[in-house]
Amino acid sequence: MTACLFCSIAAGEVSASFVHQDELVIAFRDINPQAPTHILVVPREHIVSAAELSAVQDPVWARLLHVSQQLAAAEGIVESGYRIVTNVGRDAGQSVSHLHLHLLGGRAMSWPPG
Ligand code: DGP
Repeated sequence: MTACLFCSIAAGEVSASFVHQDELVIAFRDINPQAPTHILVVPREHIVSAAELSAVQDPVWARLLHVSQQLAAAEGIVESGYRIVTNVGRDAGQSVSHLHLHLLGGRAMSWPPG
């Protein structure tokens, strides 16, 4: 078992409700959903946060966004709208130290976020 929760999910050591898997990226439903659609889009590679990305990881970042776009379409939330969020560090409330995008939709959301 790896020490990182999302690495363990990517390795199949911890179960999750997967909605997408490819060689670079996995996506699964958040265990504590904050909207009718709440999916986490996660690189297989252990990257702590968006603050740790380097240019060699541009393909990973691009895939995260493209998969999020495809999942939004699959969830039927393109017309109503959706939010893609990544928390970085303590003040943003990042609780899992493995880069992930939150794909949220299916309800109206307020701005600015809390
Ligand atoms: P963040 O706070 O931005 O680091 O988001 C971490 C998210 O991970 C949070 O919305 C809850 C979710 N989460 C934590 N543990 C698990 C788990 O074991 N399974 C799933 N599916 N989601 C988890």
